[in-house]
Amino acid sequence: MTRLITRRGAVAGLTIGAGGLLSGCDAIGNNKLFREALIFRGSDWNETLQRALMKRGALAPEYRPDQRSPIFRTNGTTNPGTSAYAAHVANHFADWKLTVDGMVKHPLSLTMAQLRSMPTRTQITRHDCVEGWSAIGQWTGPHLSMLLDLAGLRDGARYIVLHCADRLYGRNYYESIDLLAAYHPQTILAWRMNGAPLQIGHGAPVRLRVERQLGYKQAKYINHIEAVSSLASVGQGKGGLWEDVANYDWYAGI
Ligand SMILES: Nc1nc2c(c(=O)[nH]1)N[C@H]1C(S)=C(S)[C@@H](COP(=O)(O)O)O[C@H]1N2
Ligand SMILES: [Mo]
Repeated sequence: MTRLITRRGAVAGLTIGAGGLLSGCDAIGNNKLFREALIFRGSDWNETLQRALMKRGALAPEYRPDQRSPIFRTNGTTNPGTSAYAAHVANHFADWKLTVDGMVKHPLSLTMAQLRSMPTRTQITRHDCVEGWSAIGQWTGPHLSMLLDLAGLRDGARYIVLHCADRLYGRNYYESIDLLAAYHPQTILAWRMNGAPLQIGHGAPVRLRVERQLGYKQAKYINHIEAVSSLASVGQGKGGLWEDVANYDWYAGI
C-alpha cells in the first residue's frame, strides 16, 4: 500500500482517514515517503500526529536484571584517545559540555552535572551489533526528547544528529535519527550502565540508546546534538559515519 500512494495522495488519504492509518501497521511509520510527507512538516497538527504515532510505537523488549549479560563487550572506539578527552577523564567530565543546537529556538550547553540532575529512565535492553553479537545491559539517563523540548525544535527540523568526540576515518563519529526515533519513549541519553557511571569503553560520559535500532546508531562520547532539516549536509550525506564509509543502512531498525 505504501508504495502506491503518492505524496499528494498520502496527505489526502491521511486527512480523510487519519484514524485508519494510525491504527494500521507499524511499517507505514517507517516508510520514508510517509514520514517525510506527513510527519515532519513541523506544524502543530503534524506534531500532534507525530506524538500519537510515537506513543503508538512499539517498545523494544525489556529484560529482568538477572538477564543482563555478564560481559557486555565494547566495539568501535573504546577510548577517543585524544589529550582533550584524557583531560576530561582526569577531571571526571566536570567540564564536558553537551550542546544542543541547529534548528532549535533555544540552543543549550549543558554540563554533566546538569544532565545528571534531569529525571531519568532506566531500561534493560538488548544491544544488537551488525557484526553479529548481542548483549543485554541496563541503561539510565534522561529522555532525549526532554532536551529537545527544552531547546524547542524549530519548524522544519526533521533529524537529530549526534556528534561524538572520537575520530574514525579522519572524522568525528556521527550518527542521526529521525524525530520518531528521537521521541521514542526508550530513546535516552545514557550516563549510567548497569548501575554505575558509564565506562570509557561504553562511551563516557554520555551515549545514545535508541532501542529499536542497531548498534552503530548507539552513538558514544556525545558532545553535540544538532537538529537539522536534511541529512544532505551531514558528513557525506548518508547521515552517519558507517553509512558514509561502508554504506550501512541509515534506518537500521530492529
Ligand atoms: N562514538 C562512537 N559511537 C559508537 C561507535 C564508535 O566507534 N564511536 N561504535 C558503534 C557500534 S558499531 C556499536 S556495536 C556500539 C558498541 O557499543 P559498546 O562499545 O558499548 O558495546 O557503539 C556504537 N557507537
Ligand atoms: Mo556495531
